[in-house]
Amino acid sequence: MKLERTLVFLKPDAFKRSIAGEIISRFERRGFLIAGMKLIKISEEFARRHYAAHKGKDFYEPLINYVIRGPSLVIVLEGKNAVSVVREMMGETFGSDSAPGTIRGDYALSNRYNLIHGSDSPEAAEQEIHCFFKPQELVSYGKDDVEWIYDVTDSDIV
Ligand code: IDP
Ligand code: MG
Repeated sequence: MKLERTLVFLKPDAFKRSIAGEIISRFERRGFLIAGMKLIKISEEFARRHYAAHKGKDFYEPLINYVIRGPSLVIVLEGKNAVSVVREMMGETFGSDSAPGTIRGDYALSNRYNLIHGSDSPEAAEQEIHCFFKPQELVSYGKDDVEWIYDVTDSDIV
């Protein structure tokens, strides 16, 4: 079984506001499988590398301070079109621009404190998963685990 994987981390505001569980529930209810999960404090070194594309922008330093301010919950989600579906479930970058029904649209207003990171391409997902998890730390699932989420009676997962 080969479903797409993506990496999300719930940023410190999700944890400090005690809505981490609610956010995880949304992904579970959608049908995503959790292939890996760990609570960590993101290091400054990792944060600077992860957000290197924003280096030099006025929000770069405050962004680094934000993501290292408290614990983050790092999760590997597995499912059909995981990268794009999760990005859609997250909403827009700015909470106040995000549609109701999305995570940011239901729980965030800030441009910065927007609760969640999600990989923005399958290539980024692979690289980010590798940063946080060793292969043996990820759980593999079979067709039995998703037989009421997808139609697996054929050779394809539909
Ligand atoms: P994304 O998280 O929606 O992919 P990115 O453009 O990758 O958004 O930006 C990374 C993070 O930097 C955002 O999630 C947000 O926390 C912060 N950020 C982005 N743009 C701004 C801004 O204009 N002001 C303040 N913070 C920002
Ligand atoms: Mg991004």
